[in-house]
Amino acid sequence: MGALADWTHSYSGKVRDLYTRDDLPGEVLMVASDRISAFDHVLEPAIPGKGALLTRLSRWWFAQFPDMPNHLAADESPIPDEVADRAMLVRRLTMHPIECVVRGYLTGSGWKEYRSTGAVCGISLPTGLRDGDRLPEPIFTPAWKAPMGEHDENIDFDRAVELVGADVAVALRAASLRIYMQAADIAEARGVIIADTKFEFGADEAAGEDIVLADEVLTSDSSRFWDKAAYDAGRRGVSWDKQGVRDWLSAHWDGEGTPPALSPEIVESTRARYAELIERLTA
Ligand code: PZK
Repeated sequence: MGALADWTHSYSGKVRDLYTRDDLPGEVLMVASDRISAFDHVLEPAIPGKGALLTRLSRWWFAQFPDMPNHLAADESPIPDEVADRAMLVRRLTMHPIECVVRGYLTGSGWKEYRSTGAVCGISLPTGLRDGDRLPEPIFTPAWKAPMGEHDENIDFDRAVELVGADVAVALRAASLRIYMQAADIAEARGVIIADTKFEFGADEAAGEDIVLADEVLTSDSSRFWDKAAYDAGRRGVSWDKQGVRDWLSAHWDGEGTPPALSPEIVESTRARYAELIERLTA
């Protein structure tokens, strides 16, 4: 990616980049790229427009939760024009070192853990659940943020308390469940199931705010979105997240070495699915 004049690159994740500016010490520029990752690999080629679509969706969700403090800077005018549609200028927070995952449905790593132990992150669940089942109520299933390159580790609530303290852990759980339930209601009214999602929070000590919603929220990179009509009709595979890319890769790659380049068809269908999700939710 080209350098941003006046900004210093500070950190890159798989699909996003962080920049800082010396004259804005309290803020960070988060730039979403068009890169897509699956199975811990960044794939080729990029998905045109993905960064802008996911940034639009995050901003829309932030606006749906007026009672939840978020990290968007009060004045975002310093964002450079060249990345304006895929960047957020955010308050520099002290990030809480756990991923705040909420599951309304059982799948992915939660399903795997349940299958082997009957519980997820220390929460016992009814017996006999199947992959994709709705849970009796949404559950908070935190994960420890492993260093880049390592897998995040599901943890129980006691471990979360050890990592962030009891007061913060209790507040993170309450905020996560509250936002998930609000979002799930909004999405369900538009025919979208939010099966699970991951939030990140930080503290703004200077502002006296312990629990500030950060990162990107409720995007296709942080959540599983399923088609409610298909789900209710017993067809559980219809999603607007990265599942289509995962399925394509599983069919075209044995998982060894470098993944193959995505076909033009899967690139276009993935782009179209992201656009369709935003249309469904925000129109
Ligand atoms: C922060 N990340 C994840 C990694 C990205 C993003 N408000 C904040 N203040 C300070 N740090 C962060 C945030 C937020 N959100 C976010 N890591 C730190 C991350 C790589 C690229 F764009």
